Order: sequence, then C-alpha cells, then structure tokens
Amino acid sequence: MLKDKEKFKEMFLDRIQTIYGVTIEEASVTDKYMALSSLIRDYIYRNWVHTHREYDKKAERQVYYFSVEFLKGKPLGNNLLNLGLKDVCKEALDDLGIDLESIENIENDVGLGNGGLGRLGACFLESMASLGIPCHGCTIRYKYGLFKQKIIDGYQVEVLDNWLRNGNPWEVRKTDKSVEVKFKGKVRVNNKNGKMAFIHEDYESILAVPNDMPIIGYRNNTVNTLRTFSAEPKRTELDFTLLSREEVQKYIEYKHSVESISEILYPDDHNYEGKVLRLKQQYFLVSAGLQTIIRRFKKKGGMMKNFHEKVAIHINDTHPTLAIPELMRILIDEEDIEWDEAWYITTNAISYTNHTILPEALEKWNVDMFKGLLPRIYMIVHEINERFCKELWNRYPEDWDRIRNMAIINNNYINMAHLAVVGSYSVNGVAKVHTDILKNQVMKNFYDFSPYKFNNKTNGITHRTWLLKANPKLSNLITDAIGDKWIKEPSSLIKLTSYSQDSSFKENLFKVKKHNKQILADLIKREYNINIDLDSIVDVQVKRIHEYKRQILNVFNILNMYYTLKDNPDLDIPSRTFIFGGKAAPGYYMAKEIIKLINSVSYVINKDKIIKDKLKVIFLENYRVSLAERVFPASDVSEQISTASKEASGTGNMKFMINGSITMGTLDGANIEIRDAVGDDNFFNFGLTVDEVLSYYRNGGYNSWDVYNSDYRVKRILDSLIDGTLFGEKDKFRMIYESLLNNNDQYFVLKDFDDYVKTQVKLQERYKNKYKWLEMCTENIANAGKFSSDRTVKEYAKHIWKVKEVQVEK
Ligand code: Z16
Repeated sequence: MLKDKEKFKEMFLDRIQTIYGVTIEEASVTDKYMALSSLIRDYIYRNWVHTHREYDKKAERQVYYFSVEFLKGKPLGNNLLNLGLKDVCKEALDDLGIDLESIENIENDVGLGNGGLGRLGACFLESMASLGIPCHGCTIRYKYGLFKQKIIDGYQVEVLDNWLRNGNPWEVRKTDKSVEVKFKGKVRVNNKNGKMAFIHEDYESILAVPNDMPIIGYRNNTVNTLRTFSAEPKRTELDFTLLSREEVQKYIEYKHSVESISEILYPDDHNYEGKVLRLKQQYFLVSAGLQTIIRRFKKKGGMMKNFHEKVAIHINDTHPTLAIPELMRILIDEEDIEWDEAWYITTNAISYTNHTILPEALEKWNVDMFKGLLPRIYMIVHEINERFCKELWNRYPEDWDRIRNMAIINNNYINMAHLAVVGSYSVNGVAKVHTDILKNQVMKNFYDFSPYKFNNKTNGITHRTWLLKANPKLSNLITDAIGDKWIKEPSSLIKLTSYSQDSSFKENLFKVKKHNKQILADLIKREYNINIDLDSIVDVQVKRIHEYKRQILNVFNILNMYYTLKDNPDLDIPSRTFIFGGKAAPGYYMAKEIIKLINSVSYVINKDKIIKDKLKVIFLENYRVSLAERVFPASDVSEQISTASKEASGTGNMKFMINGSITMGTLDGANIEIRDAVGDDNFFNFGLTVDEVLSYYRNGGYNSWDVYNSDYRVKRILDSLIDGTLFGEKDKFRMIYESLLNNNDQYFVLKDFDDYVKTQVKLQERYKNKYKWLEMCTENIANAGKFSSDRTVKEYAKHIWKVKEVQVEK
C-alpha cells in the first residue's frame, strides 16, 4: 500500500499525528525521521516474519554469522532503495514540502565497526538478503559505536558516538527471548553414577537481551535479521526501601559492571590489547548467540545430534572463537552428550575466516585471567588442547618444536587463531595471496596437518550500496547502456566492455564524474572553505590510518611534487587534488602523528600561491560509511599502497573500481586480482612484491639510510620533517623521521618511494589523454562484477556452509 503516493502521504501524516502527537507543521526533522522509519519498519513486518517461516520450512541449513562488528552506515536510504520505495517516498514527501535528503542527513550512522572487517559483514548481510541466503547476523548492541573524529589544530580528538540518543527506529527489542550469561565463580566436579558432571557455582549472572534489525533484500520479499545483544542486569524484584545502604551500593556496582559489557566498541582495528572487558564481550556474544540459536532449534523440534546439519556457525576473525568451547559446554553439560560426539558436532558446525597476518593483531589470552573469568570454558579449552597435542604427537612423534608451535595453549597464553583452526571445518583467507600466505607461511604447520580445511574466498562489496545507491547518475548511465540486469547479476557489468571505445558513452561518463566531483567539492567548500578545481585529478586515500597502509608514502609523493613545482611553477602537469580520510586508533600515537602530518602538509600547500593552485590537499574529518558514499563516486584515482603482504584483501579498492576510478596500487591483497581482471593497462602498479618483502624480512630488512644518502629527494623530505623549514618548528615530526631511519623503515616506505613517484608521473601523463583515461574507467567498471559480495557469499554458501538460496514468495 505504500507503493501508492497518496496512500503514502496519508499514512505518513497519520503517523506523525498519532504517534508523535504533532502536526506536520510542528514536527521536527527528527519527528519526521522517526515517523518515516517506523512506518517502513512496520511495512516490512509481514515479510520479515514470513521470511523466517519460509526458512524454517524450506532451508535445509541456516547460517549464523557471528561478528563483533557490523558497520552498516545509515539504514533508511538502503531500506527504501531495496524495497523499491525510494521514488514514491521522495515524491510523497515533496508534495508535503519535505525534503527526503534532509531527513536522511539527520539519521546517525550505525557505526558498530572499525573498518574493513565490520563493513565486510554489512556487505555480506545485504548480499545474502538479496540472494535469499538464510543467514542471521549476530553481534553486540554497543551503546556507543566507533568514536566520532574531530580535527582540532590538525590533531585527532575522539568524541563519543551516542548513536542511540534519539532511539533506534529500526530495531525490535525481544525481551522475552533474553538469555543468561555466566561469568566467574567455580566449577564443582560431581561423579554422577560413574559419569562426571561439571557444576558451575557462585557465578555472576547477566542478562543478554536481543534486539533485531531488519536486513532487507533487493526487491525480493526477503527480510533477514541482524540480532544485537545488550547486557543488562538480571531482572530482580528488588525493593530498594528494604535494602541496606551496602546492598543498594552493591546492586549499583553490579548494574554498572554488567552494562559496561555492551557499552562501547573497541576502537582498535589491528591491535590486540588483552583487556578483560574485551574477553567478556566476546564470551557474552557467543554465549548469548548460541543459546538463542539452540533454544529456537529445539523449539522447532530439532535434535542436538543433528545440530551441525541444520546450523552453520561462522566466526568472523578470531573474536567469536569462544563459540567453539561454548558449544562444547552446552552439548556436554546441558545436553548430556559425550565429548567425542560433542566435538564432532562442534567441528562440523563451525567455520572461520582469517582477516590478517599482522602479529600485533593476533589474539592471545592470558591463562590466569581467562580462568578467572570463564572457569568452565577454560577447562574445555584445556581439554581440547590436550587432545589436539596428543593427535600431533601421534602424527609427528617426538617433534616437540612443531607441537609447541601448534599448541593452543603455550607459555601461559591461549592462542585464539589456533583454537579457531582446530575447532572448525573450514578456514578461509580473504584474497588469493592472503590465503597463500596463510597456507605457506603463517599457518604452514596447520595447512600440512589439515590441508582440506583451507580455502580462499576473495572479499567483495555490495554493488547495490556502493554503486546503485551511492552513485545514481552512473547507475543510470550503465542501465541506459546495458539494461538493469546488473543490479541482480553484477557479472553482467562486463557488457560495458564494448562501450570503452564508444565516445558518446565516455563523454557521458565524464559528465557524471564531473557532477559527482561538484557534489564533493561543494561539501569541501562548505566544511573546509577550500576550493577544488573540478578539472584536477581527484586522488583519494580513505581508510584507517596505519603505518602498513602507508599514508606516509602518499604524503611524501605530494611533498616531492610540491618541491618540484616550487622549483618550476610552470611545469606542464594536470592539477591534482589529494584527499585523505580515516580514523586512528586512540592509543596509536604514530597514526595520530600521521594525521597531524597530513593536516600540516595541507596547511602549507593550500596557502602557497607560487604553485598556482596546481596542488590541493584535504583531510576529511570523521570518515565513515555515509561520507564514503560521497567520496568514491567523485574520485579519479584510488590509492591502495600497502606494503605487499600486509593488507589481507582491502575492500575500498573495489568500491573505487566500481565507481570508475583507477587504482594506484601495490601487488597486495585483492589489488592483485583487480589487476588480473582489468589488465595491466588499466591499473598503475608499483613497488616490492610479496615475495620480495618476505625475503627482506627473512634477511633482517634493508638499510633505509642508504636510500636517504643516495636520493636527494628523500633526504630533502625527511629533513623537512625535523629542520623547521616547512612546518616552522624543529623536531616537529621526529617520531616519523625516526621510524623511517633509525627504526629501519619496517614498511619499506623509502624503498618503494622511487617507483611510486615514477608511476605517479606515468599516471599524470595518461590523464592528459582524456579518452584513453575514460576507456580505463570503463574497463574498471566493466570488470568490477566479480568483486560484488553477491559472488563472495554465493561461494561461502556453496563451498563452506552448504546452504541453498530460498526464494520468498509474496
Ligand atoms: C579489519 O578491518 C581487518 C582485519 C582485521 O584483522 C581486523 C580488522 Cl578490524 C581487515 C583487513 O585489514 C582488510 O585487508 C580486509 O579487507 C578486511 O578486514 C575484510 O576482510
């Protein structure tokens, strides 16, 4: 009924008046947002219930995707688009004198994630709903998502993200489906007629309350669920008037310690800290998730011995690895199943994705801390380790080194990646080269022991969000050329190949890009009062700030260009706009220095009249999903310049590609597959390869002073970091200077500098030939289909989860 404009208006007005008690004239934008969103939520309710009924009836197996992060962005626009309500909604609101965009603007991003890993989860959910893959997301309902970034005097300042301040109109609270999660206490072992029983006593009990958010498929009647759990005190009928002061005090302390579990998302993307609160979060998620799954499974008549046949549990990185011992605990302690059978069920239910090989990201929990918080779970992990080591001993008798190296518990620490590999039936990497590194280097011993577990699933992005929604002008151009089949079948984008020689198509593509640049330029003018030349090359690096992602290398090329232009202001090069964006983990000092460096360079260059506006540098504040949707469509060049071997996949690279920007990249992560897809002519590749980097590491690195001493450009740039010539203050960026020279440049910035600069010059030359450039853009869009997460999740469904798509009829 919402498909009719008049009906839409009527229902919207009715909601404003009856639910929010105001007339349309009095209503604030927030009232309008709440009314509109809740209207849509109610509209999909039937399909939501229906989808789950269909899954229970028709799906042989269903997937539960556990992740401590899902980075959704703003739900309203996506939901309207996938329901096919966007146009009618816009027109209905227009009639009422309301601007849909202004409503969308006030919606908070759902920022329950740091970056790549959390956004991948969100893309997967969208794709699975659009394909009818029976999958349910499980995560934590953090009261505060990833911090908001403010830039003050060039430095990052973190502000709490109170995304729930006005309530969340998309979620439905399911109090009646709450479960109990138990921490601390002790385990008593009982001998029950010759059988051991484990009784957990004196524990601290907390309540996990589910909230469900709809994940709407693209015009297919399917509504999947993202379930988020919040930690709350157990319901008690405490009568405070009867309690002593101490008892009240104790209750308040309990309440605060409980609520802290789902208070805040850890803002570190690649740095593991070992904090007990984080361990609590991880166990809270898997225990709550598994309990609700099992309760529903049994309610539908399921037998636990068949659990793994009906249920697939996927763990996104090692964060939810405790699903393995927790499932064992439930099967053994609560379902009375013997160890061997429980282990069979568990290791046939659980699959695991690895997302990084960076050693500082690998989770290792201190045994004593772990034992104190999760005594029964510790016993089970210990037993898993004992049995696994025995198996290793049988296979590799007396090979102590190997066994110690592969053990789950070693040196008083629990290695979560080892537990994840041992306890699951599938282990996948996220791009070909990343999987190869896992198999041949980082997890070589495990690959030798159980090669059948290892497989690759190259990441993808949902083209419906990142092209159809983010770039409507380009989407229309594509549809005009090849029809709209690509929206459901992204591989058909390949039909654009024939347009790479079509000058009218390319002229239109040029206009679309310019239009998108204008939108971004307006935003930059508004927010930063900087003028952007729409004919300049818009060159973008947006992602978390990290040494391995090498924002510093990008800055050094810019500084080199700046010096070159100062020496020769009439140099014939296209003007360039360099855009950066990204957050630094609050405790990562080097990353914060990098932000300050970018802002300082921006300040120096943008005000320098000598270079005649040939260069502009902008740091976008608070980079997030909703801002990303403005950035990708407006970009010409995509900077993907990580040290080879360090970026497991990257997914921003794919978002640029599908919006027709050209990659400047190292042969790392999915860049390699992007280059294979578009061909060498449509990709700017530079730098050390994975093999070269790994071989340097094996031989103790290289000497960065050699580059400093032999390349005057490098010397000039490095000196300027500390000599006060550029930034007015001596030793201003000494930390960066030291890491590159005296700490031997762990990420090969100086080593790759020369090739990077040469390749940037090559790119500039290529840009001068407009039609050649547009041909490259077209080829990139045409070949982006295989980087859709539709392809990725189909591979997971077929080869890992063994689940079939279910079509939901109207
Ligand atoms: C993360 O975003 C990633 C890995 C990780 O261990 C933790 C976090 Cl928060 C990223 C990878 O760095 C990136 O290369 C990859 O594309 C992404 O995960 C999704 O797989």
